[in-house]
Amino acid sequence: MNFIFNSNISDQLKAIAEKVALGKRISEVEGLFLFEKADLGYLAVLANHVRERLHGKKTFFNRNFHIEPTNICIYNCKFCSYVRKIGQEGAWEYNLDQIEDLVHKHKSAQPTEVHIVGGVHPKRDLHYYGEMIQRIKAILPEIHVKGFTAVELEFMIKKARLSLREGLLKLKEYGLDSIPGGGAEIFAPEIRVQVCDEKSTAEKWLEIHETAHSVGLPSNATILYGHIENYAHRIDHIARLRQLQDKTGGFNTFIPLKYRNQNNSLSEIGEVSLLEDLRNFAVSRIFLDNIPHLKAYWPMLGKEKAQLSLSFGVDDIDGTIDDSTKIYSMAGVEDLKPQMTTNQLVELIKSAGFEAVERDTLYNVIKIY
Ligand code: V47
Ligand code: SF4
Repeated sequence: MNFIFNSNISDQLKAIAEKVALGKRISEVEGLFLFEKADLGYLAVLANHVRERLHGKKTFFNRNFHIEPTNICIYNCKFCSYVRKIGQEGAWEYNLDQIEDLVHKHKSAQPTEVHIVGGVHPKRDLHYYGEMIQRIKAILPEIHVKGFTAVELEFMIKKARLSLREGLLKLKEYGLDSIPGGGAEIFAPEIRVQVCDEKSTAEKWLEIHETAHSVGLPSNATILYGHIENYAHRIDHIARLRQLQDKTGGFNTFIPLKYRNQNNSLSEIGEVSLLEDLRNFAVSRIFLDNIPHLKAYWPMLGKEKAQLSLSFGVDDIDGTIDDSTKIYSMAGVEDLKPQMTTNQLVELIKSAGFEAVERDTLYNVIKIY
């Protein structure tokens, strides 16, 4: 990539705006230029243009809950606030009966999706998680299971001595419906090695999602931003996602995850500002012309900031959650018991001037409010 900019900033911004207006793809150099030189108001206009072309005023949410089967993990990512080792204070590992109890607890809220993400437990393999999916579906037969980051998948499939393709097909047979976006962190090797050197490489993460798409498992993608990376690393990350999406078309949603800094080994780093969050959403929306949805994950960002992000390209704010996730409450978010009713989500979207649409995981419309 050549990152030398010519001196006339406004001419360059105009040229990029013309491309965006015509629905043309912008280059990596142009993406970086937007990150570094465009003011936030300009980015908002361009990102909103893309959002409105794709979705009008529609803003999506779903009725979901999370299962975090364990926080015991063989890895030690520097940004992770919730990892524990076997026997360490604060460690948890639910057995399958306890998982069933959790599902029964959430049943009355009529969720359409369960999101399962946790640590990479050294003793659990694909068949354990397969049985977990089956027992969940025995209680909620219609539920969509979006489960396991590529990092968890790599380990559990290897432990079961299967190839990636075989393992993913086996999980599909057990009832897995799609894959969440976690574990991507930041692909650029010089940063990945500093913040999570042990876990799956960028290439493996991409290979797992590519294989998942090829066996009919759609997925999401994330980026963990706002720590030690710079704008060029963020562009490199989303460019790799855009390239894979050109090949497979299997990504539904891109979810930028803001680094939260409490109780982890990178805690001395501050958190980036709201303006930086909005800049990141906007450039992502403009650059990722082939991933249909952009999500602001409200338990991580906060409700009001998620609401504001709707004017910066975001069209999805995840779901009701139902007080079922600890990853972010352990990393320093304000809302320690994240939970919103459908009515609260609808109100949040409508009061920002958008149209609230309840969706299923694959963005089929369930109800327009
Ligand atoms: O990969 C860990 C992140 C991710 C911190 O697909 C942190 O709909 C910020 O997969 N500060 C897992 N982030 C979460 C995940 C996810 C979340 C929301 C929606 C979807 C989806 C998927 O959590 C990890 C890591 O990037 N994370 N620690 C932290 N201190
Ligand atoms: Fe383990 Fe995930 Fe935490 Fe990394 S981010 S230490 S893989 S639980």
